[in-house]
Amino acid sequence: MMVPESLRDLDWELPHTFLGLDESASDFGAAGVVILPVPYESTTSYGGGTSAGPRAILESSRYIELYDQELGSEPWELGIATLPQLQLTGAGAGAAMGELRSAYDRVLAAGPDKFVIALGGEHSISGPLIQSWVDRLGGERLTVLQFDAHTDLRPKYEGTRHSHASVMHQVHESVDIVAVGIRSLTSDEARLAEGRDNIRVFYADDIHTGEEWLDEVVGALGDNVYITFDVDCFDPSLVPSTGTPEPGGLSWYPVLRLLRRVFEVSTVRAVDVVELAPVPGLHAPDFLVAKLIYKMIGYRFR
Ligand SMILES: [Mn+2]
Repeated sequence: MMVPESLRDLDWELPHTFLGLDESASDFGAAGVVILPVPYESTTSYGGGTSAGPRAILESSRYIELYDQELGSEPWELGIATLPQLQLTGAGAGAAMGELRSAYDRVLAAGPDKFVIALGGEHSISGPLIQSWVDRLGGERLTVLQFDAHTDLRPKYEGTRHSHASVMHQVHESVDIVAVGIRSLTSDEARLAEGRDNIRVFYADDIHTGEEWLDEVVGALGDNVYITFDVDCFDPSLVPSTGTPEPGGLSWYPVLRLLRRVFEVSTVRAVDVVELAPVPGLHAPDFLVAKLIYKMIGYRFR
């Protein structure tokens, strides 16, 4: 609610918006950035809890320092609007993904020049969002830069093609995929990736032992990039709060170094950040994910 003018000087808690921004800094019309929380969870196969991800990200974001020391700037000044959580139907994954697609299209239409960051929720939400950008760009090619422990290239998983484990298979014929941090996949997925020119996989062990990967990732990107960031890309020592924590993941600074370069060389059209499954009492991973999002906003508008 709007606090009456006569009560403004009392010591109220920060609003439950990204960074705790007040009404003027989070006004949709004026904002350069829009946060779209999508707490959708239906096909989780191991640890659950991603439906609580967006709220945990927003909550912890309120404690982030607004000044970005690396960039020497205050990226929040662009204005960051936080939409309410988008509820999707329980009438099956196919219907829910259709609903998400039309809601996302309407958000993009309401703010055509805004940088939209969707917060999951499970990874399946990325399918309709990526497809939306493929359609918007017409003939222009889209590169999906996927941060993930898993390739998610299964045609189907547990009976549905709308699974979190199939999300990249859904779009692999219409986009170029550059996957970073991968360390868990099936032999079929490995064969599919190797057999296609439009899929590049950067395995976590190569990233840990080599230096060239960063230039190679950047070199593999096209002009238009969509970033889908599954937080299980990070090592579980940093982010244990995820459905399928795989050992040997990426650490904070290599990810930031790559992101900074990506935002320099390509136009990043939109972002989603998925698969945070908050553990009660363990707030470091929630904070890390919130700060990752703030870093991307800073890089985008540098
Ligand atoms: Mn994953």
